[in-house]
Amino acid sequence: MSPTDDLFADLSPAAPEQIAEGAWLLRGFVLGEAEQLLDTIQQVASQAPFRHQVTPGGYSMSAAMSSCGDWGWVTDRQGYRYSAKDPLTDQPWPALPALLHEIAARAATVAGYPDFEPQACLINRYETGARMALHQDRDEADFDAPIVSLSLGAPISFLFGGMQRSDKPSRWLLQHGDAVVWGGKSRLHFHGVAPLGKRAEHPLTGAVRYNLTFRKVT
Ligand code: MD6
Ligand code: FE
Repeated sequence: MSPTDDLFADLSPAAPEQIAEGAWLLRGFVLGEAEQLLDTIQQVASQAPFRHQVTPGGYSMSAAMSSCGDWGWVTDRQGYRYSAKDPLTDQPWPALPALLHEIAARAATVAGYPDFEPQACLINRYETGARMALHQDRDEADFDAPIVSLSLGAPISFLFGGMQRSDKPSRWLLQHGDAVVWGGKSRLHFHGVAPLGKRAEHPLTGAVRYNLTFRKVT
């Protein structure tokens, strides 16, 4: 312990926490850029509005979604897939903002995935009670590439399971500014989020949580 250690303690980023093999939680990783990220989300949503998509089974998803980048993730009665166009506007998705590309690549590098090239950024908006049931991310062509996830706004419980839907998940509180990077051995593990709590809020967003996930699609 040097005399200056405590002066710098609050400025140094938290050490990455391993949540499973190949999966890392980077607490506070985007705290410094959080307000810029929230502005960017609003800009994207002005061109590609948030919408509640329908699953192949006919249920409306409780999280509202938008996308930017070369590909957006869509679901309807026909199935889950990536699309180069927004089905709502029939226009290409808004381009991936440089700030988002840079942050996603930097988070991946810190977690040990130095060559990550994000092609899609899916934006999820959770309001009170919205959730994401346990699922695998398997609509991408390349499971060698990781996924980078950024959390903004109200906190939520993230559930991280195993290769079987029935594997008991571990729970991680994802807070404003946190990043999760996920690949390697756990790339196809089941995961989801618990319903956004009635009292969950953040000064910048109120009772709303945003999640950005970046993927290599092709
Ligand atoms: C969410 N996240 O945090 C939902 N998928 O709102 C995901 O489904 C997810 O955070 C793959 C990798 C990271 C994630
Ligand atoms: Fe997922």
